[in-house]
Amino acid sequence: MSLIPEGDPVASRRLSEAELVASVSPDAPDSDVDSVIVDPRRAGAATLEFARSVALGLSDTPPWLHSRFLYDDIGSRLFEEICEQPEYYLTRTEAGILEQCASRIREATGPVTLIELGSGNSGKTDYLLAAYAATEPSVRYVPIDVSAGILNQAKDAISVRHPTVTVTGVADTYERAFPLFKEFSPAMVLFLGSSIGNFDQRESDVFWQGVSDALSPRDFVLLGVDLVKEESLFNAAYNDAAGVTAQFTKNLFARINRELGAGIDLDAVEHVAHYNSEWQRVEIYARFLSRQDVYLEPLDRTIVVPKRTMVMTEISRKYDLEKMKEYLRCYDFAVREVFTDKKRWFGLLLLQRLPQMPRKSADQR
Ligand code: AVI
Repeated sequence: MSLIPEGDPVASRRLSEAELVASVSPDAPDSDVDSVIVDPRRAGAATLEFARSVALGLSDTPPWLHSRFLYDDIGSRLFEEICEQPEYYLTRTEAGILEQCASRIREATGPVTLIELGSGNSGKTDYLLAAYAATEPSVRYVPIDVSAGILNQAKDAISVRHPTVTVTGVADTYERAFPLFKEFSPAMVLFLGSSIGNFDQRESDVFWQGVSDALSPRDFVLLGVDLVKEESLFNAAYNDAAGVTAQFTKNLFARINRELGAGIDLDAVEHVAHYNSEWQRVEIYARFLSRQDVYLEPLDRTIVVPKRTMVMTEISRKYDLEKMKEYLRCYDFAVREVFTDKKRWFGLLLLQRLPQMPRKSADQR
């Protein structure tokens, strides 16, 4: 089975440009159109990168862990469960907006390749795929996610529901997939679920610069953002009564045990989440109820975490639409339309990459 459709020059070029080694996950069904691109060279390096990041974060003041490590297979499943909790309004609200507005978005963009960053199970994307498939003879969908397993599941579900949609999954991080964007222009990049909120300011700046450079003028971005609102809603959403978010936080430490042989007592790890109104963000921590000696096998190093330490595992920023529009303008994006729900809890921004203005040289100023 070939990964890339034979005789597809665009696809072969895309692979070499991205320097990806192509292989197909063994459970991928044999098909000559749909594919999942993964890079097997990354597996060993990833464990070492994880160990180094944990060592760096736990020995820092104040201590932290990078939120991207929350999403191993168990963490990704727990996140899907979080999305179904009654207190976690984000997913439902965004899905409602997409259901209402998918056809208007399709009208505004015309035919485009849909590229989704952090696609997960591609659940909400279904409304968009349906709207695009209804008006075009064939649609290309490029989901990008670190989990090849979830990409294959999504691909199978989509091929049943939307036979005219060709799925090319990319199992990698967002940034490593940026070089593919130009190959798929005209395109719309989907960045849904307010995932942008998990980036700190520096990561956000790097992200938008990367997306802006990678896209061609007039390409689109559909961005989902959770909006600033009454603080009790945030505190409930990130402390669900069923305790799924608490399990999600704990799983990060279970993962450290599983993959790095750390031996952390998971009963000594407590989930703490609260809204910081000054910073307009939810902050999530793991509080250590007893001292833990965290052994990191790949580095043969132990880091002592004292009792009562609060390790920050995640931030979830909340947005003000006007400030966000101004910020995006700095990266050459114009906001073409804003879609929200009736309560204005969540926003979907349709952005368009502007042609770059010729920068004035020093002697013209
Ligand atoms: C993925 N991201 C947008 C979620 C959020 O709401 O910030 C992650 C999450 N963490 C705990 N609950 C949800």
